[in-house]
Amino acid sequence: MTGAAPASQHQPRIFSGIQPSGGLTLGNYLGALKRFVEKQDEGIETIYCLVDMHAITVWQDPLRLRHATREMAAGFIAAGINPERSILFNQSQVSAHAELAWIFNCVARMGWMNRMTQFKDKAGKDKEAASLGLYAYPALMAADILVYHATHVPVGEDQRQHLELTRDIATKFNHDYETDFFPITEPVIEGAAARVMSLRDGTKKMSKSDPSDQSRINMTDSADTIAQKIRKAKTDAEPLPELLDGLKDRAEARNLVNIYAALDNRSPQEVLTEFAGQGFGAFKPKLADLAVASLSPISKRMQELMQDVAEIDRILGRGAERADEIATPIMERCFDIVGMVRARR
Ligand code: AQP
Repeated sequence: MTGAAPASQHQPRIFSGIQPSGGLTLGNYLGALKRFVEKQDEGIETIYCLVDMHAITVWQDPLRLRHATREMAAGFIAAGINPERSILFNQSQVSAHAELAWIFNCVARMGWMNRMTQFKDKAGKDKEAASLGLYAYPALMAADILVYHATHVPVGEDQRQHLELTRDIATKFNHDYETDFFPITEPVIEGAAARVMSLRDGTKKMSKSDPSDQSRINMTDSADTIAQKIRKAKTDAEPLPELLDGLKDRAEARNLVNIYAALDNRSPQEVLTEFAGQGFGAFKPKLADLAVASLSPISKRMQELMQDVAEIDRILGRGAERADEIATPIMERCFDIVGMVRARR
C-alpha cells in the first residue's frame, strides 16, 4: 500500500466546469470564469467543461439546454478563454466522465453523500422527489476532475464541500486498491468574489436558477438593466466604513464592495479607502459604470459568436476530442486497477 498521492506527484493540470443550467451570472463570472481566464496564462494545462450532465440533475427543457450550452461556450470565449490554448468542451461528449462516475458511485459512501449541503438546498423539503442524479452529483463531479488527473480546481466558495468529497473519494480509491493512481486535488478558492451574494438578499448566493431575475446580474443583461439592478440592490442607509471590520454585520453592503473590488482587480480594503464616508447613492452609480464597462464588451462578443452556432459546435467537438485523448488512457488504467477484463473484439 502506497497510500494517497499528493497532487504534487502529478503533472499540474487545471480542470473546472460550469453548468449550462441557465445563462452565466456575475457570480459565475467573478467566482469562476474570470479566474479560468487568468489561470490559462499561468503556463499550466487548462481544461474547462460545460457540465451538461450535471445540469440535467434538475429538469432542463431540451431546447433551452442546447441554447444555454452554446451560449455558455460563447461566454467562455468572449471572456477570454482561447480554445486553442485551453480545452473547452461539453461533458456529455466525453463518455469517460460517466464511466468513472459509476466507479466512484461504488467508492463513495451513503453517509458522505448525506452530508452534502448543496443536495439539501437544491432538493428542498421534498427529498423523495429529487432525482437520483442530484444526489449522486458530487461523485460525477469527482469523476470530472479525476478522469484528467487534475491537480487544481478553481471554484467558488459554494463548491468547497464537493472538492473535499473529491479528495475523500480519491483517497479511498487509492487506499482500497492499494495504489496512488488518483491525485489528491487542491481546491483553488481565492479573491474578493469567491461568494457573490444575491442582490436582493445578502445571505443567499447569487444563482442562475434563482426565481427572481432581480437577484442576479446576467452576462447578457443590457447596460440599462445592469444599472437598474444595481440601483435597486438591497443595501442599508449607513455610509461605507473606513475598515473591512465595519462591514461585518452588513452583508449586502459587503457584497457590493466585494463585487466592485473583484471587477476592478483591487482588494475590498482599497475600495473602502476610496469610498469611506460615502453612501450608496454615490457608490452604486460608480459600481454600475464599472460593471457595464466590464461586462458589456463580453456580452457584445457573445452575441457575435452566437451568430455562428456551427463554429461553436466545431470548437466544442475539437475540445471533446482533445479531452478524450487525455481521459481514455486514464480510464483504461482505472478499469485495470478495478479488475475489469479488457475484452478482445
Ligand atoms: N454566487 C457565486 N459566487 C461565486 N462563485 C459562484 N459560482 C456559482 N455561483 C457563484 C461558481 O461558478 C462555478 C460554476 O457553478 P455551477 O454553475 O456549476 O453551479 P452552481 O455553483 O450551483 O451555480 P449556480 O449559478 O447557483 O447554478 P444553479 O442555479 O444551476 O445551481 C462554480 O465554481 C461555482 O463555485
